[in-house]
Order: sequence, then C-alpha cells, then structure tokens
Amino acid sequence: KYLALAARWHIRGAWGALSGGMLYPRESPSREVKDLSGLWSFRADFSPGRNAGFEKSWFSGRLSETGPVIDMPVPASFNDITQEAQLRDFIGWVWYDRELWVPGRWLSDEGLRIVLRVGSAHYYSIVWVNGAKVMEHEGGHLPFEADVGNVLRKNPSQPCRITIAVNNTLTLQTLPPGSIQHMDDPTMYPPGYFVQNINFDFFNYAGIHRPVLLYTTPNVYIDDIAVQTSFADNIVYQVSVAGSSEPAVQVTLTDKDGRCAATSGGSSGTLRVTDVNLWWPYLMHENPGYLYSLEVRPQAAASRPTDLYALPVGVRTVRVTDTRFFINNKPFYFHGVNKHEDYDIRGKGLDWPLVVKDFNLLKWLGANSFRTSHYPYAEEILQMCDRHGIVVIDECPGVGIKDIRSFGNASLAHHLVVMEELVRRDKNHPSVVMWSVANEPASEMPPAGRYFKELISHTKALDPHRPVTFVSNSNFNRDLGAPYVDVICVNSYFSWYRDPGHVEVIPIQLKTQFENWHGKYQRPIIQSEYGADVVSGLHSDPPMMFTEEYQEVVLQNYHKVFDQKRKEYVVGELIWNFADFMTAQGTLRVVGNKKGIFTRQRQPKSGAFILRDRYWRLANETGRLPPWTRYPCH
Ligand code: GCB
Repeated sequence: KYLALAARWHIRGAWGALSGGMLYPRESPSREVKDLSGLWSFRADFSPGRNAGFEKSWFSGRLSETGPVIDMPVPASFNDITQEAQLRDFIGWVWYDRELWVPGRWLSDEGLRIVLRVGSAHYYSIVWVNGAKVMEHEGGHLPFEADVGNVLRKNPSQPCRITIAVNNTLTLQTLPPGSIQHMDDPTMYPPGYFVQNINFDFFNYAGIHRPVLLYTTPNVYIDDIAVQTSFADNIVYQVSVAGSSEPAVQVTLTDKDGRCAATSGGSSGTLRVTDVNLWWPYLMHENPGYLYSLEVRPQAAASRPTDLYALPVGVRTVRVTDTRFFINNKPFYFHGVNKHEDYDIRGKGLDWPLVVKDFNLLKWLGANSFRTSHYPYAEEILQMCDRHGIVVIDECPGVGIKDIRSFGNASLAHHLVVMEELVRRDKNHPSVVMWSVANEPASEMPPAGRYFKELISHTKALDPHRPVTFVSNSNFNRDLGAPYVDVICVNSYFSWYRDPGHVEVIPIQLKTQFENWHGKYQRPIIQSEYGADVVSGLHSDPPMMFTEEYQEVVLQNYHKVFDQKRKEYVVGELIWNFADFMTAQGTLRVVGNKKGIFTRQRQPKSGAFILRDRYWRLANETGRLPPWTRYPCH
C-alpha cells in the first residue's frame, strides 16, 4: 500500500518541472527578498499509513491545531535535531508551517509578482499558502518556486501561512533510488513494520535543507539568462523576458571595479571586452575567480517599473582532448576532493560558518577543485566556487542505481528531468566545468547502454559547451556507459575493499586500471575516488587499516602512479573524502564513513598533511602563483 502511494507521488511529480527559468533570487532596485529561515512548526506523521496529514487536511489550518508540534530550524535536516531515534530514522511525511506578515506594499502593488521559492527539500514536497496548494516538486537538492501573489492578495489583512509537507521515501524510480521493504513475519517484527533500503553510502538526511524565500519582481521580468563565453566573442548571452511580448532589453557588463566594460541591446547578443580578464582557477593565476557583472534591464512601458537582474559572469573556456583537460587553453589538472553536504546536528542544512570553513580548508590544502558527490550542492556554495576559482564537477543525485528496475523508462524520464533542472540552475557558473550524470551505477547491466546513451546525449543537448561524465567502478570491459562520456572518471579502493591490508598491491593494480581504461576508450582519466577509513587518533606502525598511518601509505602509493600517468592522460585526482560523514548504520561503518582527511568537525588527520604537501607541490609545478601564496610561506 505504501509503495503504491509512493508510485503515485512520482507521476504527479513531473508536472511543471520544466517551465521557466530558475535564476538565483538577488536583490536589486526592482527586486526584494524576504528570507524565511528560522524556526518553523514541525510535525512528523507517525500514523501507520503516514497519511493522517492528508486525511485530516493538516494544511487547512495551523499545524499546531492538529496536534503536538515542535520547533524545527530551517534550513536543517530534521533527523538529528531531537533525542528521538524514531524521528532520526523516520520514513514518510513530515509537515512544516509558519506564519508571517507580507509587506503591505507588496500586496497593494498589483504590478509585482511575489514568488515563493524553496532552495531544496528532500525528497518530495507539497507546498500550500493559506491552505491553497501552490506547488509540488520531486527531488532533493534543487530549487522550486511558484508565483503566490494571487493567493496572498485574497487575504491581505491576515498573516500568511506557509505549509510544506516533505516525504523522504525513496523508491526504485526516485533519484537516488531506494526501496521500501515490509517485514511481514509477526514472530520477528511488530505489525506494519517496514524499512527503507538504499544503495548509497550517506545518511538519507531529510527536511527543508536550503532557505525558503519570498521575493518580488515586476510583472515584466527577467525569467532566465544564459551566457556562453569564449576568447573572441567574450560573452554570448540570451535573455528571456516574461510578461511582455516584445521586450527591448538593455545589457551592461561592468567589471570588478564597477566600470562599464561593454554594452548591448536585444534579448540575445554578444559582448566583446577590450583586454578581457579571464576567469582562472585558484592556484592557476595570480588573480583567480575574476567575475564581471552582467546587468540586464528589460524596457517595460514607461509607466511600469523596469526589472534589473545582475548576473555574475566569468569568461573562460573548457575543452577536452583524448589525453588532456583544458581551461582557457591551458592544461588543467584536478587536484581536489570529493565532498558531502554533511555536519553535526544540521545534517544537510545549508550552514554558512561550515561553508566558509570548508573553503578555508580547501585553500589551506591547495585544492583547486571538487566534485559535488553525490548530488547538487547549494547555489551559495557554487557562488563561492565562482568567486574563489574552485573548479567543480557538478553531479546529479544519480547515485546507487543498482537494481535493474531502476533502468526503466520511468527512471530515465525522471533522470532527464533532474538533469534539465540541474543545467537550468547551474549553467552560468564559470566554476562548473563538467556534468556528472551518475555515480557508480550498475553500468554493466544490459539496459545501462541505452540508458546512458540517452542520458548523456540529452545532457549534451542541454549544454553543448561542457563535457559530460559519469563515475564508474565497473569493469572497464563491461561498462556500457563509458563509450559515451568525454572524460573517464573511475573510483577504486585497492588495499581496502579488495586485498585489505595489502598496500603493496596498489601500484600494480592502479597502473593496470589506468592502462585498461585509456587503452580501451582513449579518453582523459580522473581518479574520482580513492582513500581509506581512519578513526582519527588510531595509530600503528607498521600501518594497519583504520589508522592514520594506513591512510598515509595508501595515499602515497596512489600518488606514485598518479605522478607517472599524469604525464600521459591522467588529468586529476580527487580524494575520498574531504571530511568524515554520516551514513546509515551497518557493520562496515563506525558512526559514519571515516575516509575523511578531516574529521567531521574539520580537524586534520595526518593524511591531510600528506595531501597538502602534494597539492602545493603540484600547484607550484603547474600553476602561476603569486609569491605570497607559495607554500609553505602561506
Ligand atoms: C564509493 C562511493 C562512495 C562511498 C565510498 C566508500 O565508491 O562512490 O559514495 O562512500 O565508495 O567509502 O565506500
């Protein structure tokens, strides 16, 4: 019964997913933003069918009138906020609501759109304003929004109530997939007992993970902007304006000092900049992350307010050959990390102190890149990458696709929608240099060939200017997706999951791995994961698994081979993982995955120092650093 419900949510989830742009809400003279972060009322629906909230219409009045509620911070995962294991491990619908006053002038000005936007909520969301349903969305990690002006204006003298119901159930057709298993043996389990099975290695944190905002735009407004940059025609732009049939558009490009660098008119055009400042990665140039501001103004009728949206733009190119990855026509070597959005108490909720700390650690480490393993990260994080020159492989939540039933048409259709939402959101970030459509799918299963062929070609059609990959751990000979990728990304854990304890086998196995993949596909290769678990503070010499010394020697053995093969076709190395992170409970995990080079609280293990020495050495060899950044004088 529960699965049937889940299947219906999925079908409804597809509506509305593709209409309109998804510009990040920014304030301007024509746009105001009201951030609804803070405390919301919260109630998990513990009823046996998890359906009491709908049967009793919890959205039609205050949640606190339906039964007991607790305070819940937004943004945050709900799982680790209380002392209740039942809530930590809850599966089903949770309900949030809060009341607020909308500024009177927003309501009285009929020339304004008022948009409600959820930065992300995991996994399936339904949103009501004053009891009226305004939107549904399937999938975590990506934003969704609706114009709620009409609903709000019906009742201008009352505070407005926003209700959000979120369901974290994963099925074979969700992304990531999962399955609900009912335990029907009454001698073993209580009545109605079920569990959520997943095939991915991080805790399925849920709730409202990113800010909920109300923002305004004029009725004639900039709906979307797309830029494509190059050396000759520096910025080719396209603007879509909604609310007007023939909008004239004025575009001004200003440089970092606020000086006008170029202007243009029309909803599409080209901006050429004299002595253009290119966007460079961190440690590749003395002035990384250079951003212009593209100010777009549609010209509305004289009586109407004119919209203004300012998009940060970095001018750079990306190109791949069969042995190299180029940024701005210079070979780029990824020396970076894989991350997670994960921390104590808030789980996957956006947390500014953590975001800034992590960027400081990335810079300390000499990392120039990361992969958003295994789902899209907050837009605020990508904006930091743009500004600091941290290069990003942008991954969608296609992780744990292991069951053959998750390669069917329904799964593929949803995966395509997710890639569209991802490209729509992130296409203008100069830091994003490649899309990753999946992590370690069962790509040797027969349907994987057609699945990845379609998925990758669809992604390339959405964005012909960026390479596309997926991350493999399959046998190179049986991988049915690999023929379609631009860059091979491969994960391996020699001396860990295979040959545990035997670090001496790493060099030979790693060399074979690279030679096999490159020999067969003639593509550049990124070692997209490698590493070893360390319980911080455990020591042994000679090294043993789970000690700091063992992680050190695993890293050193991998690095020897990277140093040989990066002269040929290996274009990057991303450690698994930047920091320890929470997982489901199991015999292989000691309170989470401990492959971090930092602990979950961001303290370095000894592996971090090995990596720091290496990354700064690589940067000194390949980059152009100003004297003050040269490690160890940093
Ligand atoms: C992998 C997965 C990653 C896991 C990691 C591990 O291959 O891509 O999600 O956390 O291995 O530590 O097992």
